[in-house]
Amino acid sequence: MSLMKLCRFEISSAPGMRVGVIVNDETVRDLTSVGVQSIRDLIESGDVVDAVTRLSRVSSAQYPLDSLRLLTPVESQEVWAAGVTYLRSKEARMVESEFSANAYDRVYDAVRPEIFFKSLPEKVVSPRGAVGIRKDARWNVPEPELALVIDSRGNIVGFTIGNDMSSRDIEGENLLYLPQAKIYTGSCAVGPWIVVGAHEEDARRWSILLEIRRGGTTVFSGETQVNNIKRRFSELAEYLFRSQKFPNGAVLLTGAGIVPPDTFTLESEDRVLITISGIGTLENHVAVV
Ligand code: DO4
Ligand code: MG
Repeated sequence: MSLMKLCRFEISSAPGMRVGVIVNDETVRDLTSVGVQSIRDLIESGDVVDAVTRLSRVSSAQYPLDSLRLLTPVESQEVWAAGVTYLRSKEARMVESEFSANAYDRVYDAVRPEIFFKSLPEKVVSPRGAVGIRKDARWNVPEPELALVIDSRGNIVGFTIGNDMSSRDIEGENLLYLPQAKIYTGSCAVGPWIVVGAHEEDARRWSILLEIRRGGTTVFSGETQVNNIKRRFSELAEYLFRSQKFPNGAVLLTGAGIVPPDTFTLESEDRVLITISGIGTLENHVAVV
């Protein structure tokens, strides 16, 4: 298995977004210097690992990873999200809302998964950017999720990390408020890069860690395994692409399996670190929006 990490980045010496491949976790080989204008073009090539291998052989421009600014790898894809795919998510939401408990219980076992729209590509927050908590919400949490990168034909071609920021009091008040609990400024971060060359069996061996830091202290940490996701990834992708076309492909978050205790809510300036063992760490700080 040949894993590769594709990123989008900016450098201070030249304007504009660039596409690169990360080598040995410390150097970024610049694929824009050999004509690559978008990650989409690589993903749509049919064999992304082969395309990147050929291009990186001819690219001589490279930069230390810690010298550049990473941008979210989501450039033109809509971001969607699956919900209640972990038992932990179902249990937490049934506690959060007597009103909606039956719906969560049913969807966990139903044939059709819960899938909802999460973000336009231009609204996605980059690594180290500010994720939002709503000023009219009292109970806010990050949702650390494995994200599937899907091409326009519906094939899963890569994996990244998503943060499905959520207002649990608004969600718990009434299921019909879900779009307000889930979609607002800064509610979706994706990054830090896309891992290609891995398959569902590989990803199912990965672990997910969530750490929330306040000042110098860790105020919450939790862990789960990707393999706790109840549904196959292909099943989630198939439902998303059923009766809908995505000419630029799509990114699909696969649900949250780590839920902080009910007494916990995020605060402005908190730092949220989501680590998936086969990918890396997506870090953001929190701002009230
Ligand atoms: O309907 C509630 C949202 C579920 C969700 O986002 C999750 O389980 O991750
Ligand atoms: Mg979620």
